[in-house]
Amino acid sequence: MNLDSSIQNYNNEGLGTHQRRLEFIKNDVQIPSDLIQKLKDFQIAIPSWALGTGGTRFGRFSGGGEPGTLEEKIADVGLLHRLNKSSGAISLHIPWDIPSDANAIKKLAADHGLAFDAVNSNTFQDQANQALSYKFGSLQHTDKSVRKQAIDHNIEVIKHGVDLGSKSITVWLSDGSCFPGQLNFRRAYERTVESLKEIYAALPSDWKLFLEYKAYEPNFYSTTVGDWGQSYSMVNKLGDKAFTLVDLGHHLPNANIEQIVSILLMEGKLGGFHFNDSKYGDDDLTAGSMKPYQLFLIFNELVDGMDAKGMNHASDLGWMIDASHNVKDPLEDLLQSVEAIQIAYAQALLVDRKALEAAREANDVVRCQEILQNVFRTDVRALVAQARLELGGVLNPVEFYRSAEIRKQLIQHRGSKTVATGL
Ligand code: RM4
Ligand code: MN
Ligand code: MN
Repeated sequence: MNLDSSIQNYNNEGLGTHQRRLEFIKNDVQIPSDLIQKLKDFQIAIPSWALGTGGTRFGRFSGGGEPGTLEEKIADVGLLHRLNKSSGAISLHIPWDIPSDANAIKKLAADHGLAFDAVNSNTFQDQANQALSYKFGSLQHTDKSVRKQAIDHNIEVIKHGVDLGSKSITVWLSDGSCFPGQLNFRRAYERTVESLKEIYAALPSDWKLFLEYKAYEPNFYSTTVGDWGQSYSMVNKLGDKAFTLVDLGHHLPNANIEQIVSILLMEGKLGGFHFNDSKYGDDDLTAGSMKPYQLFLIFNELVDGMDAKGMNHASDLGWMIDASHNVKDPLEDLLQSVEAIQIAYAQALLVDRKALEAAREANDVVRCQEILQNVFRTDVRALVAQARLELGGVLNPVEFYRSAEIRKQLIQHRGSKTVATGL
């Protein structure tokens, strides 16, 4: 049986239950008339580096049927999108995934209904036959020729992106230092800004540059773009097309990420997201698996802040997943992440903002908490499923993926010992 007809059969079987759940929430909660459409418009890009089983520095336990080529990675994202209709873009990491024939790759992606989201540069590893090493940094390096090599790489990545129709580049630097005294902080900062300016100068007029920050790892004493303040001050020096990117796993423990998001958005310098979840550090776990309330609070600020500026939720920020899967089937994990993000977004759309503002103005702390937590405790999964259904997707993607034995088919097709490039 082909995929389309098995999806049809599966949806038909689940339709009664789904409709009952949908009626329940419709009777229970005041649903904004445009909520389903907003959910339908909201697409979350899948990282090309997260389609295989990731590893840690202690080992890697690869699963079977992993994509061995960029073409297979696109097929995997196409499959995710076929199931959830909300993963309509792929974000490439260069040089892990360099298209040999950009037009052919672009066409293949389009056949799957996929666009190319931000391209990502990599100056945190040395590649085979690379002339100079990034051991002591890239854009911050003491040696001008290393900085130049890193700048040239970023410009190369932009070119690949242009060929594919991407509109943004994400720069994440591991630059920093491992020991006190190793680095002149001011010089490292200035060199980084100077290098970024050269990359920025190569940006096409309709492109954005996202500068991602991270508190620590792989450097353990200082990171040159270590927090949102450092990123923010740098992107301000670059210009209107430069923004800060928030990766949820890149903060020191207990950071108030929703407040960071709110302020960056207000300042017009929030560019986009790398969604994941964590308990300790940059754990790169499934979005919403550890701190779903935090994810909701972030979306609450996003909806509030974007509406205040009249922004388009779907297209004015970059929505990307950045995750790694050590013990799960990567495709199941990505389906779970997308669903968790949609749930948080749907809940944020349900918040009664007038009532919340009134309660805030009256310093009614209890009422403020009630408003947010009532929404957070509302089961909105039927709304998310309804949006998916209207787009022709699957009622429950993970359940369908399992019942259709998709991983088994991928293993039959690609073999049980395949290792994807990426994390
Ligand atoms: C970093 C950061 C970047 C990602 C690399 C692989 O921690 O999150 O976004 O490209 O990992
Ligand atoms: Mn990231
Ligand atoms: Mn990370």
